[in-house]
Amino acid sequence: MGFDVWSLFLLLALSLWSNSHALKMNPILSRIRRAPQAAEENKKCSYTFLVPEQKITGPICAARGYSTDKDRVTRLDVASVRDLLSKQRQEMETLKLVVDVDGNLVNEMKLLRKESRNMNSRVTQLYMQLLHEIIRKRDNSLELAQLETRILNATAESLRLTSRYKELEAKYAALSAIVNNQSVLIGQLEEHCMQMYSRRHEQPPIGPPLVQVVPENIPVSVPRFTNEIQSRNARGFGPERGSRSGSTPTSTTFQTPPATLFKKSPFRDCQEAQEAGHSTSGMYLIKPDESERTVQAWCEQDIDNGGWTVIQRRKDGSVNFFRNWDNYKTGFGNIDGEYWLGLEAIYKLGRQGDYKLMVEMEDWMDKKVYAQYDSFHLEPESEGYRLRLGTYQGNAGDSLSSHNGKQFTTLDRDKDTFSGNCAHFHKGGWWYNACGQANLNGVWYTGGVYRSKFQDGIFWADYGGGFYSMKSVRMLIRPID
Ligand SMILES: [Ca+2]
Repeated sequence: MGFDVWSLFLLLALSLWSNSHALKMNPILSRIRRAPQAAEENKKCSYTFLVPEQKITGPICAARGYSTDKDRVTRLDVASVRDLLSKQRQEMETLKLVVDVDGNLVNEMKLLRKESRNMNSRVTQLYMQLLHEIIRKRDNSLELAQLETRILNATAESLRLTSRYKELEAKYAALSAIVNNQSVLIGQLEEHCMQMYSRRHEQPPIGPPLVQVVPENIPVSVPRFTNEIQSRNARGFGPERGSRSGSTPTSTTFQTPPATLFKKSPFRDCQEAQEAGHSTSGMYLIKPDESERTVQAWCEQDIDNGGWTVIQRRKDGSVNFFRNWDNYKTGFGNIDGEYWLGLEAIYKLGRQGDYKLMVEMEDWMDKKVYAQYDSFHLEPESEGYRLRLGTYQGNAGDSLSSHNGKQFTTLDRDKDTFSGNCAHFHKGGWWYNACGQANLNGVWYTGGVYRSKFQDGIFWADYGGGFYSMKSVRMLIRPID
């Protein structure tokens, strides 16, 4: 449209110029042409007509009467020129208006383009925002899916636990029912026992008086009432394992080590073995002078100049000491562990000469104490292997002198001065009085202080009292120097 307007404008301008030029040129041509004519006419009338070389703006002076109608500028011509000029002016005005309108349109177009660019960038920005939102929502949906999965898993786990809990509840209910039934049964049995007991009209056995506790000698760091019978934990000893209520053995149960472990030829005691050059502690074969049989014994050659024959040893509860007379007479146990040499052998040893006795003890704080008696021997079996002791010396306290002159008592042979059998209460065999200050053949407890109705531990009353069981004990004899 702009091109058309401009071309139209150009054409109009050209035509205007050509007309005006023609107008400018016409007077000159007419003057040149009119010059010969004027020479002719000067004969009649002479005047000069000057045509200004400028745009005709005012009235044009026309010669009257002398020019031909053909050459004269008529009023009509002027009017037509004026009319033409007027039209051209109007067209110019129109064109000016058109140009103004076009300019406004161009500005408007520029504004619109600018606005369009702004809109484009805004749209791009919004598009990016939308994209970002979409991505974010997709991520959120992924997270939601994961969360849903986890919730589902947790729900399944909780359901599983609930069912497990219900199963356990059912089991608990069943066990409770069993316990209730057993409680009823126990009640019935107790009632039955009471009836049986009342029928017999018997009094329950009365235990011996408890040995007085000597608190100042109890190792204080040992926790009270934590003891258990060690023999329950001891392994590999089979029937030799000790127990509070172990069955009564019926035969001698010496465990015989291989013969090669013993030193050659039986000796009358360990001192003789030492004098024969056997200066190492270990297992030896002993045959006292009057004895008909050879016995196994442990010889202690390392303490107090050696030559000590071990007649009793406790160290780990591996051997049951709650035994009958025959067992205590012939001996039992393991020579390299816990054992009892045998009353007959001890008696025969004492027959050979003057012997002394040493009792070695170790508490649960690993403190070692001893009690020594400057003479020791037993009377024969016909006298119940009565104990004969000399004078005490040592740091453990004298808990054996009260047993001096007493016969030996076992669970099946009551030779003590108590109304009942002390062996039943003290769970061992000993030269019980009524019943005793020492019980080295009692039950081996761990931890020292033990809990029991009767004092049946390995106690030495003057060291620890009746409720402190020693960790290890040895009774050794050797000839007096
Ligand atoms: Ca008695």
